[in-house]
Amino acid sequence: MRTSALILLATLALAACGEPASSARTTQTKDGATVGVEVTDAWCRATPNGARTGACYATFRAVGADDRLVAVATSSAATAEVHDMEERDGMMRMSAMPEGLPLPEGRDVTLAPGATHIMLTGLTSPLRAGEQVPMVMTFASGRTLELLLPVRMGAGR
Ligand SMILES: [Cu+2]
Repeated sequence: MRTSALILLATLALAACGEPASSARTTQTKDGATVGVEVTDAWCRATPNGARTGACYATFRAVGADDRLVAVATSSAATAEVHDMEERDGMMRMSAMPEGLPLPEGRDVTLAPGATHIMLTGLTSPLRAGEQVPMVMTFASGRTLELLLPVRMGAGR
């Protein structure tokens, strides 16, 4: 128990320094009003050898107006989509969100292990800690964001 807690702390400390562009924003100020989407703490979880699927996470905040994450794309996998998790019959199941991920204005929407996530299917190669996953996020407003998501060992589930 104690050892794993120490390893976890070390992993978090490592992840905290020298991160690539895991944050980005589309916000623009026009006539004194700021509108757009901010993405912070974007990352992908390292996968074991042979894994064909992976998951990425981030925190979104729509500024000035509601928005919606409608598409994600990456060259690291055949497909990328936003998945929701829900418990049904005592089992956690995930499902695509055909309408996209709603981003209410001014509220943090956090994707995290065990909850809503960006699912990568058909990985071109395993995601190794220290690598980066390029990703383009498209929002209903027509704005897009390009990010480089650092790959980290995942804590928790
Ligand atoms: Cu999924």
